[in-house]
Formats: sequence, structure tokens, C-alpha cells
Amino acid sequence: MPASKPPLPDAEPPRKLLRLGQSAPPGKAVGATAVINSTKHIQAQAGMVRGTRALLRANQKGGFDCPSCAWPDPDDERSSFEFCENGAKAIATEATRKRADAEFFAQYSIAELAALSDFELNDAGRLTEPLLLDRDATHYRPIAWKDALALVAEELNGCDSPDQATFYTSGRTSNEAAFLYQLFVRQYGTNNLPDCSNMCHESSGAALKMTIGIGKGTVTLEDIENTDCIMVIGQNPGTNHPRMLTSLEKTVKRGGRIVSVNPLLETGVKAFAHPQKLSGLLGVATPLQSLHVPVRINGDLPFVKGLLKCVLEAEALNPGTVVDRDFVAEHTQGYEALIAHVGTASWDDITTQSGLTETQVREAADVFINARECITCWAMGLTQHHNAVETIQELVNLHLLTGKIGRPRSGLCPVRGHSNVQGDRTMGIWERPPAPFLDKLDTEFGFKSPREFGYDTVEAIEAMHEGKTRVFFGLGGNFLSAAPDTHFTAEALRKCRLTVHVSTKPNRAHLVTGERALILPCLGRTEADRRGDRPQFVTVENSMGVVHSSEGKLSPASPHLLSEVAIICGLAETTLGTSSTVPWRVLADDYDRIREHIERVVPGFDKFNVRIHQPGGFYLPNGVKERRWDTKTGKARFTVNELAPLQLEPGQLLLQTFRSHDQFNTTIYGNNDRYRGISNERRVIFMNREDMVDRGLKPRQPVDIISHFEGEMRTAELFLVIPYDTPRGCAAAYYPEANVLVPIKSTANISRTPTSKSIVVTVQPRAS
Ligand SMILES: Nc1nc2c(c(=O)[nH]1)N[C@H]1C(S)=C(S)[C@@H](COP(=O)(O)OP(=O)(O)OC[C@H]3O[C@@H](n4cnc5c(=O)[nH]c(N)nc54)[C@H](O)[C@@H]3O)O[C@H]1N2
Ligand SMILES: Nc1nc2c(c(=O)[nH]1)N[C@H]1C(S)=C(S)[C@@H](COP(=O)(O)OP(=O)(O)OC[C@H]3O[C@@H](n4cnc5c(=O)[nH]c(N)nc54)[C@H](O)[C@@H]3O)O[C@H]1N2
Ligand SMILES: [Mo]
Repeated sequence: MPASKPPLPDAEPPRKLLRLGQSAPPGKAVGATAVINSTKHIQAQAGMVRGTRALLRANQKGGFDCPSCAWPDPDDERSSFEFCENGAKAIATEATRKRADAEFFAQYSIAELAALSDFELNDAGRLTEPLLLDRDATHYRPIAWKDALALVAEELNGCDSPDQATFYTSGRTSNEAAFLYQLFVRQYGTNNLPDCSNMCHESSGAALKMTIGIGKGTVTLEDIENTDCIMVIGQNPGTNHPRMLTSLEKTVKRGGRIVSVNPLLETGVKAFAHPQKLSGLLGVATPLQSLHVPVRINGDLPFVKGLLKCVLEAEALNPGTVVDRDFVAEHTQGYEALIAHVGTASWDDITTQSGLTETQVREAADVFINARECITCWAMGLTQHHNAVETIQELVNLHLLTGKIGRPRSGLCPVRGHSNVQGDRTMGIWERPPAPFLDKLDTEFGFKSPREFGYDTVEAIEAMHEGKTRVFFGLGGNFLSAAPDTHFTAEALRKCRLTVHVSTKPNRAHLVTGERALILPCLGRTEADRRGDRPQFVTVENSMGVVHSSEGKLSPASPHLLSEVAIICGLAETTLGTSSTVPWRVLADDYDRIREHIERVVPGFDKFNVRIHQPGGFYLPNGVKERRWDTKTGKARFTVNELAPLQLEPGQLLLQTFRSHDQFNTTIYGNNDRYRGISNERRVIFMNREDMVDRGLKPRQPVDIISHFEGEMRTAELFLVIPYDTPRGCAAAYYPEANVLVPIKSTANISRTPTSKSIVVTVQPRAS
């Protein structure tokens, strides 16, 4: 090795403590504090004028889609403030006046940047021009767009096979960019299209597709706001989908009940003070949840099995009143097998494995059974476990058995994360594309797309690690820090010849790179996108299948930024040259032309360019809403899901990794987690008090967390212990700091989603 080679930068954020403050979690969410916080972030980042200008256009008809979560906007009346505290933070972080420009990258070496915290890296500001980290270089330096794209094209064309390249997508990418990206990748010759969904709602998509024939939710916002009962299971809406609280409040005010199933009593579902009402600002709050079910981590499958038992019992007592027999007969298959299986599940197993008493399960069952209509909402608390698909299938069983699906105000609602993660999949970002989609793509563009399935996220990391990958390309996201097993993923990325990231802000994936690395800076949602001498808009699909437009108005952070669409078209043209059948340059300058192609390839987009101008957009077709099931037999399927608890050794805990109130995934806005009473620290582990006593641990004691998987151990150093209300045997720490603990091989059955919510750990006091 040449002596001049710089040392490898650390893949983890620095293991340094701040100054932890702790208080009791508040009794209600939002209210004036949230408004003050939004204002603070806007003021500090974007300045009041630019920031307010941006905020007022968020989620308005004709405005831009808030880049934070995928919660839908009201179909009818919208207030002039269709954003929340965390939407404001997402907008502020994008509309910031700070710049990570060429001067910044000339000043700081990679090693110095790696010593910054995730908060500091993001706080450096918006990226302003393309940057190259050359072989053995210590600093990124500017590179012209043309040269940057030529470099990527040269590396791609230098691969022995197109499968030596991998193309990741994060869920902020617009429909137009996503459609062109998958088209380019398939014309180039591979289906290696892993995306953030693989780490997120893949388990939901898999479970729903297999049972009800569509991998998406089945309800609308109107259904949510008018139903009798909402079960929020494995989701923390107060932090991650705050606008959902407005809907939950409406449900409650109309007499609906909310059951929260969660190892933590999350503040967001306790009570809500509406920030746009005077009463809310004065602190008057509406209690939200009527029942909290403190399930153990990964205790949901036994819990739902308990509900099924109660449903069958109630049906036996009052035949024909609980099970929807007509629905079951007409629309489903597999009923007898399910009934036989539920009959064999013992209360003993259900209670020990869920950590709940029989009474607690029965209380929840009563709410479900007595509600005429019910919607179940869930997110990562269900999807990131080894048996996530089975757990979600069990929820489907519950809704099928009672006929609470495919009719107004009843159904299933996987609450999506990234604002366009659902749309990206609709546009064909999928390593396992269905043949009919590829057939249409081939007909539309006159080429033969590859049919062999590509890598999902975990497979992509494994392939890189085995040296099978020469080029890694990331359209958005922060692959290094979002992925499991940080050090393994870092080793994997380092084996590539070239790693490329299309990004808006600096992140740690820019520092842990292949032999050479590029950062290609792009426009964000809030910014005006002028191409072909006129303003362009893009489209997105929210969690409830509504496609609508998004058009930013702010002046771009730098004149050198390109839209994602323009970057993909430029790269495709440079890589594929005259061999491509696609008029890339025409598409780059007129997004209507892209939508014409989408209309002909993707079902549900008829008259796309007309309907997209309807205020609020349009709903994509969803057969389940009319009780049509796109399964092999045309019926919805009951499934038998065996209980399969993780076996813990004495002393071991189950650790979940979750989000604080001050982050969007790997983007850290601040070091507080107000709703859990934590300030100024992220390196904490929340533990049950008795579990602490058993281990002789004191509050705030520094510990290392060690994960155990198939004889392997991984260590996350320096966390402070926080006593917290959570069932025995359960613990929690923040993502991405705890990602080092998630074993690469620990994935969910079928969906292959990393098991970031059930990591087997022990806790070791640090020598002081
Ligand atoms: N402000 C903000 N908004 C976001 C994001 C963000 O980071 N910040 N991220 C976006 C993305 S990509 C996503 S996917 C969503 C994520 O939204 P969430 O899924 O709400 O995110 P997490 O913080 O991972 O929270 C998981 C919740 O599940 C609970 N939980 C953990 N394990 C279990 C379990 O075994 N059973 C049950 N019943 N509950 C469990 C946790 O206690 C926690 O309340 O949010 C999106 N919106
Ligand atoms: N341990 C653990 N790991 C997890 C999770 C967990 O709960 N626990 N959650 C998983 C989930 S649900 C998800 S979705 C993934 C998220 O994984 P990713 O989507 O890969 O990660 P993000 O942190 O959302 O990506 C942030 C970066 O995106 C870039 N960016 C922001 N806006 C734009 C834009 O408009 N265009 C482009 N091109 N780039 C932009 C910025 O440079 C920013 O640094 O992480 C997963 N990882
Ligand atoms: Mo996500």
C-alpha cells in the first residue's frame, strides 16, 4: 500500500457524549411548543421570509409536496398551514441558506468531515456543485457536470456485465425521475434496483400482495376520519406522521376509539393540542387513545392471534354477529385452515409471548369486535422483525374474518414513510419487477428488458462485499447509515470502483466510498425547476394512493443544481449513446412527455396530463375497495401463521431502533426527543427499570450494547441508560447510531427486511 494513502474514515458517527437532559415525557403532543419549534428551525435555517414563503406552499393544491412523510392531504378543504412541526423542519433543512460549497469541501478533508456528527454534517448546508473524490484523495473537489457524467458512463460501460452495477433509490424521488431511472437502468441491462422500501414497508407489500392481491393500503383519509375504531400498531404518529394526529382527533371527536399497540406509551397518541386552533395553542388537548396495549417487542403476532381467538369465541356465543359469514363465503379462501389453527393456539403461549395479560388482549378485542368499522394503521414497529410478513398477514386475517375490509371506513392502512416511496414502486423501482410491467415497458420503448431479478438492499450489500459490484449509484438517501450492519456495509461500499450519490445535503455515505466517489447535487422539492424555458412540475403518490403534482417556487440553492430528471437523462444519454431508443433530451426538457410514457406503461394513469391538473390530483385504482382481489384465485386468502418467538438467553434483551422527534431518518435536525423527555443526547438506551435493577445499572450509566446473532457479536459503544416505561426484556435506541448492531444476515422471512426492531442484545457497563 502506498504510504500516501489516507486512513479510512470511521463509518459510524463519532462516539461522543453531549449533555443529556431528562424529564418526564409530556402528557400531550403539539400545541404551542410545536409552533415555537417550527418557527425556530425555519428562522435558524432558511430565514423568516424565505422559510415562511416555502411553508405556506407546502401541501397546497398547486404547491409542493412536503418532503417529510407520506401522510395524505385532505381531499377537500385545506387550511393554509398543511404542515406540521416535523414538516417544517424538513422544509427548513432543505430551504436553508447555509451552503456546503466547494470552499467547504476544500477546507475539510474526508477525515475531518468524518469527525463531525450527523447533525453537523447536515447543518453544513446545501450542496452546490458536482464533486469528485479521486483515488487516494483527501478532499472532494469540484468537477464539471459533463465530466462527472462521463466518468460514471465510463465506469458503467467498463463493467463486464450490467449486473456489476447497483442503482439504489430513496423515497423522495418523484414519479417522473423514478420512471426514467428504472428505464435507464433496464436499458443499461440490469434489475439491480434496491430501494429504501426494502428496509421499510417491504414486509407490508409482501403480506398484502399475497393475501389481498395489492401491496398497498385500502382506505382513504375520509375513511380514517369517519371510522369507529383505529388500531395504531407499531407506529409513532406524533413524531413521524404528525398530520395524522389531526385526523385522529377528528375520529375521536366523532366518537371513534383509538387503540395504540406499542411497547412504549408514545406521547403523540396520548393527547393532541391542535396547533391551528386557539384552544390547542392555549394547551387544551383532545385525549386520543382510549386504550394502550403495552405489547412486548415482536409480541404482535401472538397479540393478534389472541384477538382472533376472541373473535371466534364471541361468534360462538352469538352466531352470525361477529364473523362476517357472507363475506367469508363469497370473498375468501382458507377459512377452515385458519379456524383449526387458531383453535390450537393456547392463551399461555399468547400471553407469555406478547407480554400481555389475557385481560389486556380481551379489552382490545372488545373494542375491535364492538366497532362496526375498524381501520388498522401500522408502520415500522411491525415491518422490521424476522416474522414481520406473518404478523401483517395475521392482521389481514382479522379484517377478513370480520369483513372489515373493502367497504367504507374499514380496512388496512400501512402508513408509508418517505413522501414518494409508494410512487417509486408504482413507477417500477423494484428489483423483482412483474413481467406484465416489463412487457409494456419493452413495447413502449422498443427494447428487451432484463428478466432476471436484481438485488434488494441486503443482497446488494452482500454482492458488494463479495467484490461482485463495480459501481454503486444512489438516487437520494444515505445508503451507508440507513443500511444495517454499518461496518459491513462500509466494507462493501469500499470494494466498489465508483460510488455515486445524487444528494441535496452532505451525509456519511459521501465519506465512506469506493475507490472514487462523486456527489451529484440536485434540486429539492421546494425549489423552482425550469427546463426547456418553462417551469416544470413533478408528481408523487401518497400513502393512500392519491397521485398529485408538486411544484417548488423557491430560487434554487445554487445555479449549478440539476433536477433529478435532468441528471438521469444526462447520464442515460452519456452511457447508452445512440443505442438507446429513448429521446432522453426531449424528456429532460418537457416532463409532460415523460407522463405520456407513464400513462401508456403504468396502469391507472389514463389521461395523466389532464387529470394531474385536477385540484388535489386523482386516486389510483384499488380493487380491494370494491372487493376485487387480484390473487391467483380471485379471492382474498386467509393464512396460517405459526408463532415463532425469538429465544432469548438469560440476560439478553430485545432492542428496537427507532426515530427521535428531531430527525428524518438519517438526517438529524437536533439532539432532542421532546416527546420522550430527552434533551441534548442521542446516545441513549431506554430500558425497563427492573431490567436495570437486575443488571445493577444506574440511570445515565454509560454502557456498551452488544448484539448477538448466530454466534457473532457486534458492539455499539458508549450509550447512557435511561429508565423508561416499557415491558420487561425490551429496550430501545436511536437509528442510525444503533445500526452497527443489526446483523446483515438477520432479515425478515420473504421480505428480507433487516430486523432493526428486534435485535438480541446484552448491555455491558463501561469501565469508568
Ligand atoms: N419526522 C419524521 N417523520 C418521518 C420519519 C422520520 O425519521 N422523521 N421517517 C419516515 C419513514 S421513512 C418512515 S418508514 C416512517 C416511520 O414511522 P414509525 O414506524 O412510526 O417510526 P419508528 O420511529 O421506527 O417507530 C416505530 C414505533 O413502533 C414501536 N415499536 C417498535 N417495536 C415494536 C413492536 O415490536 N411492536 C409494536 N406494536 N410496536 C413496536 C416503537 O415504540 C415506535 O413507537 O416515518 C416517516 N416519517
Ligand atoms: N436501524 C434502523 N435502520 C433503518 C430504519 C430503522 O427504523 N432502524 N428505517 C429504515 C427506513 S424505514 C428507511 S425508509 C431507510 C431510509 O433510508 P434513506 O432513504 O436512504 O435515508 P434518508 O436518511 O432518508 O436519506 C437522507 C439523504 O437524502 C438526501 N436527500 C434529501 N432530499 C433529497 C431529494 O429531494 N433528492 C435527492 N436526490 N436526495 C435527497 C440528502 O442528501 C440526505 O442526506 O432507513 C432504514 N434504516
Ligand atoms: Mo421508511
